[in-house]
Amino acid sequence: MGEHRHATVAIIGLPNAGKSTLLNALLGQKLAATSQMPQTTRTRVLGVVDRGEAQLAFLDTPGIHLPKHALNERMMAHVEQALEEADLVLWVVDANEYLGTGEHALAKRLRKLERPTYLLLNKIDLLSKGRLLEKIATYKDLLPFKEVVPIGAKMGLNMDPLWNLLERDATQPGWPYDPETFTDQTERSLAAEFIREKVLRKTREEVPHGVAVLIEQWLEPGHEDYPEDMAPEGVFIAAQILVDRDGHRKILLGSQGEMIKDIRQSAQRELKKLLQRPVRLELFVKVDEGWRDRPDRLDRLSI
Ligand SMILES: Nc1nc2c(ncn2[C@@H]2O[C@H](COP(=O)(O)OP(=O)(O)O)[C@@H](O)[C@H]2O)c(=O)[nH]1
Ligand SMILES: [Mg+2]
Repeated sequence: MGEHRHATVAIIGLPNAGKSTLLNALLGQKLAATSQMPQTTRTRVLGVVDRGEAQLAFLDTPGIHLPKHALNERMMAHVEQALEEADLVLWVVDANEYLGTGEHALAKRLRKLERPTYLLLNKIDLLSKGRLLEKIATYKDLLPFKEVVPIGAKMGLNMDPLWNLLERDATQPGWPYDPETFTDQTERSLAAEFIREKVLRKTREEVPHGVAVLIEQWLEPGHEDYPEDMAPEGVFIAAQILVDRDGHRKILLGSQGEMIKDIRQSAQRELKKLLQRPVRLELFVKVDEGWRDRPDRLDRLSI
């Protein structure tokens, strides 16, 4: 019998590199919202996996970008905090993109941090082998990386070699989380994230950056307001979608409410899977100008 060991692992990188997709792949279950929109992830998301003697606590983080609102400043504070907590850093890059100033800035930060860092070249499904080798050569001198691993997070490509390295490098004594712990997110906050993901996936351009989701009601069976015509073991959820301006509200509603109906249906489907019980979801769109710069709002949204 070996000894229990662990590592806290920060997943960092530029927006859209595939950090949240990687977290979900490592967990074998969806925990983090993902989309083609940069800045999908706004807070730190913890996902815990136990493998043999090793417990890996992964911290998904927002992509590194320049703060434009109080919201973005808080997002970057989450990145810094995850880096400080980490025993090991996974730097995810989109191998199909070019190395630019963002990467150089991040390399500089990581050099100062001096934590063991893996370079994960993601989206290898989009590259030829020759181009991948070129990319490895371009990136590998940015930092003295502990490991360089090409992966395909979306399809789960090369996850076994990555796991072997992670298990090897989980060297801190003990397990900080009990074996049942999978995340520190509540069902409510996961529900809000999954609703926001649907908004991101179905709307375009600047709408998504100005959207937040607040769970207003969460009714379990037995509650006096629990709908009589609902399955007896379900959950009734009412959520508010905050938008920055009235134009965005109109886009979200769509003509004759088609858009919001579509968002509601696909979010409800996802929530059923997440909660493993019948779900009825109601959505309300509310204009709340400037919420991204209001600390009280950000507090209420737990960002
Ligand atoms: N082709 C391809 N797309 C990927 C892969 N991993 C992630 N993506 C896509 O890249 C986009 C950004 O992913 P996401 O995980 O939200 O990135 P994050 O901003 O770094 O968290 C999404 O559209 C993903 O589906 C991959 O291995 N291959
Ligand atoms: Mg993300």
